[in-house]
Order: sequence, then structure tokens, then C-alpha cells
Amino acid sequence: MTWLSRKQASLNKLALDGTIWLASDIHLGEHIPKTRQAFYAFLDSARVHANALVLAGDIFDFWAGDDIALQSPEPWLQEALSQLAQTASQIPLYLMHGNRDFLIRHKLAKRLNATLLADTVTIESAAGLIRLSHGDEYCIDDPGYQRFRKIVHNPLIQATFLALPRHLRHRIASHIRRKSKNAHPYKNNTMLDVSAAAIEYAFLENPQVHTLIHGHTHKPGHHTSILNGTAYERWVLPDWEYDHGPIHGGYIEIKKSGVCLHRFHLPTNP
Ligand code: LP5
Ligand code: MN
Repeated sequence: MTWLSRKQASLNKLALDGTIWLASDIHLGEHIPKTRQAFYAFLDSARVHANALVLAGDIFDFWAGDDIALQSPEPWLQEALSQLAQTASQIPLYLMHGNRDFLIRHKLAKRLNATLLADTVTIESAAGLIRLSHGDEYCIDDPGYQRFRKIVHNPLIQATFLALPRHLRHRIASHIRRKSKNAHPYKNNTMLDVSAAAIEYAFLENPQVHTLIHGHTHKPGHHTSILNGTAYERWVLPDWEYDHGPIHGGYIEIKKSGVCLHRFHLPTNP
């Protein structure tokens, strides 16, 4: 067995009964305390109202290795991890990679008693078959990002990065975050959204799956397209922002009656 094959396989098919809540793009980090608190209030609610919770990527602002979290996490991260672990102790918790936290590994999932999902998952739900992914892979009109994605998804590059001292990893991650932020203003909406061709290909790749849920684009919504006479639904998860600018956050609920997009309103103080 090569070291590559030792990388534990992640789940790519999921049968979930009852009510499933999905969220993504919370970008948990040190400098967004209100967003963190809003997310923890959401976790409280999920533990009561959902039978399972799926976090579909970009849970964290960036992730430079499980060891950083498991050995000596900063206070904000310690709190986030204990909130996630508390959730996983009450309802099944599933984690998916985003373009910020694709280095999350099974060690973290195990510590949280959560399950790490593959980058694309088919959920067998009360509302039927649903394809779930973070969504960045569909942004194929952004060649700069797709080149970057190919590089950082290379297992050898990932292993080399993860072998670096943690302070160096943190510096590299911050550098790439800065480069990414600086690149945004030079990208048009087409580049920063999923490509229609990529979405069509995703649907036709598995034509029996009529519903796709993804995040990443920060453009929450519901879109229907007709392909070969069949209606396909695309749902986009909201990003979360309760510290700067107009506050927003939300989740998608899957239950027998179907799929629904909800804004998350902070609980009013009793
Ligand atoms: O993240 P966001 O929303 O700002 O923009 C994304 C795309 N950017 C990214 C980069 C992430 O923000 C960085 C996350 C840090 C990862 C930490 C671990 C690093 C490990 C490295 C080695 C394994 O995903 C952005 C898209 C946007 O979504 C919309 O889809 O446009 O893509 C870019 O901005 C890419 C730029 O075009 C080029 C990035 C420059 C990187 C240069 C340094 C590369 C060094 C590689 C190190 C091996
Ligand atoms: Mn993303």
C-alpha cells in the first residue's frame, strides 16, 4: 500500500433520513466574533430541529493542518471546535472541504466525532437524490483559480506543505489569502460564479439526480433549468457575515416536503 492509498477514503454517498440542515461559507476565524456567535446559535438550533447537519466547506477562513487545531488551538478555535464537537455528540455531523479548508483531514473529523465527506456527495434523502459539493470546482471561467486549485490539490504539494513548521504554514496561508483578496476586484461576475456549462455537465453526468446544492459563490438562491425535457434544481447556500456590512447568513433544509433555503435570524433575547 502506497502512502497515497493510505489517505483514508471519504464518504461519497450518504443516506440520511428525516430533516437535514446544510450550511457553508461561515469562514470561522479570529476576527469575526459576531459571525462565530451567530453560527453557534445556528448550531444550537440545528441540534434541536435537524436530524443531521452537513457543513459543505469553507467552515473556516483557512485551514493549514489538523495538528494546529489538535495540539494548541487559539481560544477562538478551541471554542469553535467544542461547539462542533457538542453538535456531533447530539446529531450526525458531516464535514466537506471548501477552497479555504481543503486540508481538513480525518484526524480533525475523528476528534469532533464527525464524518469527512468526499468533495462531491450524493445524498439519498427524504426529498430524493441530491448532489452536494462546495461549488468551487464549477467556477471554470476563472482560469487563475482553476490553475491554483490544481496546484494545491496535488497530494505531493499538500504533503510537503503539511510537513512545514506551523508558523511557516500560517504565513503561506495568509499570503495566499491576501493574493486571493487582491485578485477579486479584477474578476468579473462570470469568473466569480459557477459556469452554466459546468453545472449542465454535472447534471447530465448523473441525470437521475435532479437536485444540486452547493455554496462557495456567496450568491444564495434557487435556479431551475430544463435539460433534455427534465427539470433540474440548483440551490446555492448563503455565506455568513455578522461582523461587517449587511448581516447575512443562512442554511438549506432538506425534508420530505422538499428543499428550502432559510435566512438565519439571530435569536431574540428573551
Ligand atoms: O477564497 P476566496 O473566496 O477569497 O476566493 C476563492 C479563490 N481563492 C482561493 C484561495 C483561498 O482564499 C486561500 C485559502 C488558503 C489555503 C491555506 C492552505 C494553503 C495550502 C497550499 C499548499 C497545499 O481559493 C479565488 C476565486 C474565488 O474563490 C471565486 O471563485 O477567484 O481564486 C483566486 O483568487 C486565485 C488567484 O487567481 C490566484 C491565487 C494566487 C496564489 C499564489 C500563491 C500560490 C502558492 C501555492 C503554494 C503551493
Ligand atoms: Mn468557498
